[in-house]
Amino acid sequence: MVDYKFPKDFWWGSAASATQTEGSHNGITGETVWDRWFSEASNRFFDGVGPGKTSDFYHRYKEDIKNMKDIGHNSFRMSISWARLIPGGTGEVNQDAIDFYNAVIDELLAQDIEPFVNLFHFDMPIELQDKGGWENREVIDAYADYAKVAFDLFGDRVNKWFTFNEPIVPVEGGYLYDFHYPNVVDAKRAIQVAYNTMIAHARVVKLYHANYEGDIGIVLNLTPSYPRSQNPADLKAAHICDLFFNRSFLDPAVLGEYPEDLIDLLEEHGQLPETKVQDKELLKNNIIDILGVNYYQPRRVKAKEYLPNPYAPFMPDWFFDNYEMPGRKMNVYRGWEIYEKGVYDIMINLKENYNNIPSFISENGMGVQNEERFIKDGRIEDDYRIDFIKEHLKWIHKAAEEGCNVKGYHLWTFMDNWSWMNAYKNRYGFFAVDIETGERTAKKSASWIRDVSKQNGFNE
Ligand code: BGP
Repeated sequence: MVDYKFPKDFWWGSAASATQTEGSHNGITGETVWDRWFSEASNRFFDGVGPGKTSDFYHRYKEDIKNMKDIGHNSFRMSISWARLIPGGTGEVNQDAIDFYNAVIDELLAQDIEPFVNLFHFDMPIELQDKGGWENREVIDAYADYAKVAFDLFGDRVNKWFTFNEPIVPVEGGYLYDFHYPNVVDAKRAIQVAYNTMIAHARVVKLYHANYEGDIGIVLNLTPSYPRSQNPADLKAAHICDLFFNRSFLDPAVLGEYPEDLIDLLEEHGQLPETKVQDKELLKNNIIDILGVNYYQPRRVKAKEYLPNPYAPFMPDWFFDNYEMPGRKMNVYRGWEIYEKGVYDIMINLKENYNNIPSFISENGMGVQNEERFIKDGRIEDDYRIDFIKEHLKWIHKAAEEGCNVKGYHLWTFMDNWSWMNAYKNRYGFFAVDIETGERTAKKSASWIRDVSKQNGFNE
C-alpha cells in the first residue's frame, strides 16, 4: 500500500468565477461581454441558456461556504466581477457589490477557509470592450484603478490575489477562433491583446507590491506541448505551440521577460505587437509571488501538414497542427484528453526553468454530461471524478516528493455551474445543483475529498 501524504498546510479547495456562479441579475448594475454576446447570439449557447441563469451564489453563499467547510476546504478561489464592483468599468463603486464581497470574504474566514481572489475571469465590462477592450491602453489604466479599489476594500483580509485567470482564453476565444466576444479573427490583434494583458498584469503587480502586503500572482492554463515524434519538424511545431500558448504568459509573469525565440518568430512573420519603451522594465521589475496552474489537458502537436484553412484562420503554414494521438484517453463529454502525467511535467518544468516558483493546481476537473444517470440512493456516484482527481493527485504527490514547490490542489469546481458557451452541458462540481430549484446535493466525490483533505492525503 502506498501512502500519499501531501506537504504540510497543503491547500485543499476549489475554484469558481463570478460570472459562472453569482447570477448576473442579482444586485449587478453593469453588463459584461457575456451579456452582450448572449443577447446577440443566444443560439450559440448550449440549450440557449445565458449568464442570467447561474447557481445563485449571490443568495446562497452561506450555505455553499458551509458545504465547503464540511468537505474539508481550507481555501477557495473566487473572482470579483469588475462590472459588479464598478458598473461601466470606471467611476463609482457599487455599494451592493462591496457588501456582497465583504460578506463572502468574512464568511469564508469565519469558516477558516482562506479566500484567494482573482480580479479578472473573462468578464470585461461591456463599456470598456466597446472602447477596444485590451487593445486600448486606456483600459489598462481602468483595470489598475479597479484593482486598487479591490485591494483597498478587501486587502485587509485577502492575502492572495490573482490578476487574471487564463489570459490566453479571451485572446484565442475573442480574437482568433471565435468562441468569445468580440468574435474577431485576426492574429495581429490577438497578439496585441495578449501583450497588453501582460502589461496590465505587471502594472497591477507593481501597484500591489508597492502598497500592500501579501502575495500576488496569475492563473495560467498550462498545456504541455508534446510533439508527435522526435522528427525536427514536429519538435519545432511543439516548440512554437509552447511559445504561443504557455510561454507568452509564463515567461513575462515569472521571469519578467519574453522568450527571445518568440520575439524572433513574431518579427520574422510580421506579427510583433506595438510596445512602449517603458514596458520592458515594467515587466522585468514586477514578477509574481505565486502561480496558479489550471491543468485539464495537454496539446499534441505535429508539423503543419495542410494549407491554411479559411475556417481555422490562424493556422498559417509556419504554425503547427494539432495531432490526435491514437489511443489517447479522452473525456468524451468535453472532448478533452485526460493525461494525468501532464501535471507532473508542468511542475518539473517550473522547478527546472522557472525558479521553482511557489505554485498550486488552481483548476483541474472533469465535466460530465447527464450525470443524473449515475444517481444511486439519491446521490450521484461519480467514481469517474474520484479516479480523475486521485490519478492527478498521485502525480502531484510525486512532483512534491521530488522537490517541486507545489502548495495545493483546487478542483474546478465546487458546485455545478454555468459555463461560457456550454452553459449546463457538462457538470464539474463536488455538489450537484438543481438548476430549477437551486437545491445542492453532495456527490460521492464530496465525501471522498472530505476524507482526503482531512487526512492530507490517501492510501492506496
Ligand atoms: C477553464 C475556466 C473555467 C471553466 C473551466 C471548464 O478554462 O477557467 O471558467 O469553465 O475551464 O471549462 P468548460 O466550462 O468550458 O467546460
